[in-house]
Amino acid sequence: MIQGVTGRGSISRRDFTLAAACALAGRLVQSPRSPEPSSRPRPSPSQLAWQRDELALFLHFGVNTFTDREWGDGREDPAVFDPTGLDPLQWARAAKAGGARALILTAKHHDGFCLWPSRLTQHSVARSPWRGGAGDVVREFSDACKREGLRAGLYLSPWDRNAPIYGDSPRYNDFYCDQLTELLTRYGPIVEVWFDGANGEGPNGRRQAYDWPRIFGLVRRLQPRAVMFSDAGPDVRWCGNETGAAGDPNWSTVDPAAVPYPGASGDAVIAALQHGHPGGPVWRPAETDTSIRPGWFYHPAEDDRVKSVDQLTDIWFTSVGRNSKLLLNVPPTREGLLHATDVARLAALQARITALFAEDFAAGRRVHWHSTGPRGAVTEVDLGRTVPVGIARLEEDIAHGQCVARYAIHGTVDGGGTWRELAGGSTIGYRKLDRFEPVPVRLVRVVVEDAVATPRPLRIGLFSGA
Ligand code: FUL
Repeated sequence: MIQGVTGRGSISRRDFTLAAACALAGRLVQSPRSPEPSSRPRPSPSQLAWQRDELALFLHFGVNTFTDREWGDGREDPAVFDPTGLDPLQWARAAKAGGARALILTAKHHDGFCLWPSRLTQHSVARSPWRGGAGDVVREFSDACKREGLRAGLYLSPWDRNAPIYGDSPRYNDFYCDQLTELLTRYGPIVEVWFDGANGEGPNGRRQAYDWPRIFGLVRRLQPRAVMFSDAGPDVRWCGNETGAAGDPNWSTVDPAAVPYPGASGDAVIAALQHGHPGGPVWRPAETDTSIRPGWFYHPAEDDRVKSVDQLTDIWFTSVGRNSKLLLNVPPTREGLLHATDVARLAALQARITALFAEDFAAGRRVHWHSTGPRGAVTEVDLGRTVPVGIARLEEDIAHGQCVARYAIHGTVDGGGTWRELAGGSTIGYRKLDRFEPVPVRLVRVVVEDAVATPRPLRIGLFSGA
């Protein structure tokens, strides 16, 4: 049975007391950037690498896998954790075949059960029958990532329904930082640390006031190249929903005061997470996390509810195609393997994306770019022959920041005929994908109609969409 799944944005995310401190921390622990006040925010090398991954897999695995729940209550017997054929190499290979470049594992979910033998709690794999209590899922996971050339990330739920000291704020902050230290010092490079915003009561009915400045500072010190994800960054922000759709527009720049701490709630917070802010002083791109199945954890009853290739392709367009990165959850089964249906779906998604973007009609064609003023520009490309175009891919060179605020794409068969609008939109950023009814065209023009700074040349790809 799946417990009432409210996921992010649930009632449990309220009542933080460190708002101001966290807003400050968000600013203080940002990676170094250009000091000129007039320059637009730009990604750090780690943020750029994160975005270029495009697709990462999320792996929700733990006691819930065995109890058939979404949120454990922390009273689970560690003995329930007993995968019969755990094989993180199979996860990594399936991820690679699906085109993912990174993986993020739930080292600890809200139930507090640790997938590594933490010295700080008894509630871990060390108390399970799996590998005779000598196993370490995080170790096998990070080794598999290394072996397959994938980047490893970890989720460590701040909310812990097992820890007796949860809610005893200074003590639990010490405990949480010590757990983070174990994870960030034992397993080699960790590229993303994922902080969930869900925050409910502990076993004693108390709530925790997290010391976010300390937590963020610790990660920065132990893994300076890792990006930190949370609603409030500091490096990567949540996209504001779990349906697979980033906002449109989607600015990678934000006003940090709009989402002052992880778990802040309200319509204005969600709008800020979805859209970012064109004038925001901080670079904090949006990550789109969603699951290939209805739940985050594996449930046998959902084996026939795995998203179709069409649904996953739509999600690709509304995440990677909207200047975001897709974090797609594919939960291991009770065996400790990714389910055959999910593995096949991942491979099929990769095949579909590869086929859609295989022939770029604009590749190698001469592109004319000219400025039309301080906030506008036109790009024109002659495809050399009339071809049906049904997908446009636009990209800004985000190493220099994000700039375009409104654009339109026009096409004509011969250049002398009538130009017709094929698509249009607001932000572009790392990548914007537009799909439309295929139109036969030879000349294509992209008009930047508005921008927040002088636009730089765009990269343009044009595809049939078939
Ligand atoms: C939410 C959690 O409550 C869910 O269980 C899941 O981990 C999702 C990714 O984030 O806030």
